[in-house]
Amino acid sequence: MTRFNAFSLLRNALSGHKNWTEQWPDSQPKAEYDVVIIGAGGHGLGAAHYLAKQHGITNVAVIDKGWLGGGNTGRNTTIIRSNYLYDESVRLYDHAVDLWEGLSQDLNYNVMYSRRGCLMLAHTAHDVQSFKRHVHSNRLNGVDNRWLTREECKEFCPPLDLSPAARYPVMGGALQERAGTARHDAVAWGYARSASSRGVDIIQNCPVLAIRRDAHGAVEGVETAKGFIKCKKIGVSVAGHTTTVMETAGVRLPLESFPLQALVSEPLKPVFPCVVMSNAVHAYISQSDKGELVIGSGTDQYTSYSQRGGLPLIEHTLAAITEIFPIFSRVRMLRKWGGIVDVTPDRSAIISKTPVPGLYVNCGWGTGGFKATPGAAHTFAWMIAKDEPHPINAPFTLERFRTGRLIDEAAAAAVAH
Ligand code: FAD
Ligand code: PYC
Repeated sequence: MTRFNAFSLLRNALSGHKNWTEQWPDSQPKAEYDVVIIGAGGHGLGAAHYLAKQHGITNVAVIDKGWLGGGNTGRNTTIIRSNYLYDESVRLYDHAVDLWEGLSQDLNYNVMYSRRGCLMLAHTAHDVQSFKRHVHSNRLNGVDNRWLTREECKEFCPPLDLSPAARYPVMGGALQERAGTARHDAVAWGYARSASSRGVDIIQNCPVLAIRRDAHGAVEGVETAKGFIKCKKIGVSVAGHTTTVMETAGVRLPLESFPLQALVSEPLKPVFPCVVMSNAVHAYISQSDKGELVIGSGTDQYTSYSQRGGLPLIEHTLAAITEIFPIFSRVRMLRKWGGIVDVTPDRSAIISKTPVPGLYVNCGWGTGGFKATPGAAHTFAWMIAKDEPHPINAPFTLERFRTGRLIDEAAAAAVAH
């Protein structure tokens, strides 16, 4: 693998950029692997990277029904933060933020992690109470969340409208400065390149049709569009398609799948310095390095596998955005899309062993799993390698739906679901 550094950049510039080698080969499946990961999103590719790099397990295939990073990893609005309410969640999301900070160096690939701060606006007395509760809880857990007055919100985010006639008055906001964004494709590409360079096969355009179990009920392999692949362990990381894949192994999960939509505007000069979320009105916004405003909405009301989503939701979102930021009222929108998100009853993720020996699942990230990518992948790989949960993901196993020790993050999940 070519290492990216100033010398390789210069060398390739001098040869007209004609000699860069491919980032990873498009592999064909072998007959057998130690581990098969289903789903080449950030979580699946990241798990393969950590399996290879930290656990020395390299006889691994990552299989995707489409192209790598083409699921929610390539469709999300890339907001990264760790201002969740409960101790368990903060440990998980802060672990991810710690890894984000060194990820470009770890992968030798620029994932463009940008620590620009995330401001959550409060529009009602209830918002104020709820966000202040989060601020207090976060500070006890060492998370840098703090309360801003409405004037301080405007100072932090100048395009904000504070006029008295505003449809959604700003009563203050909760700011996490360590929060920010990263380049979603680069996360998938960086993990793929690193895993592949360590011997992992990345197999694209290969739907997994079923998980096959042996006579003792343990994992035997996967039936795919390219034939049967034998393996000792399987990690499932397929976001909105988790229930359909897991059902083939006879495992039912407490999940529902909904479309979630986002859209981008025409490119503008740099005008928006931070990330702003307005949870009460189901809208969030940042500006990409290309200049596009990146805007997202809440989930559709109905379960579906359509990667489109309904028009009323984004109309509602844009109505809200232009009320809060009237300077954007004449900006044209260029593209919109949807992704299928997997939602649990308590709005927290599942990173767990399953009743099937050798079968592990990482799902339930709903509208908020991009921020968790390195942390989820790291703990998932640990669990697959050692056949036991990492201490950070131990509270997020399937056990909690039996014991009732739920981790209710409905308010911190922030995006309506
Ligand atoms: P994915 O990236 O979806 O990868 C799963 C892969 O599994 C896909 O590539 C798919 O093709 C593959 N697959 C499915 N079925 C099969 C099969 N049978 N065989 C083989 N492969 C299969 N989170 C945040 O933290 N911040 C945000 O700002 C944010 N915004 C979002 C905005 C939108 C519009 C959406 C849709 C999501 C958003 N999220 C956000 C959530 C976040 O995108 C996801 O939680 C996260 O990306 C999930 O990553 P993943 O790797 O688990 O799944
Ligand atoms: O979880 O921060 C989040 C988020 C923002 C937009 C979608 N999800």
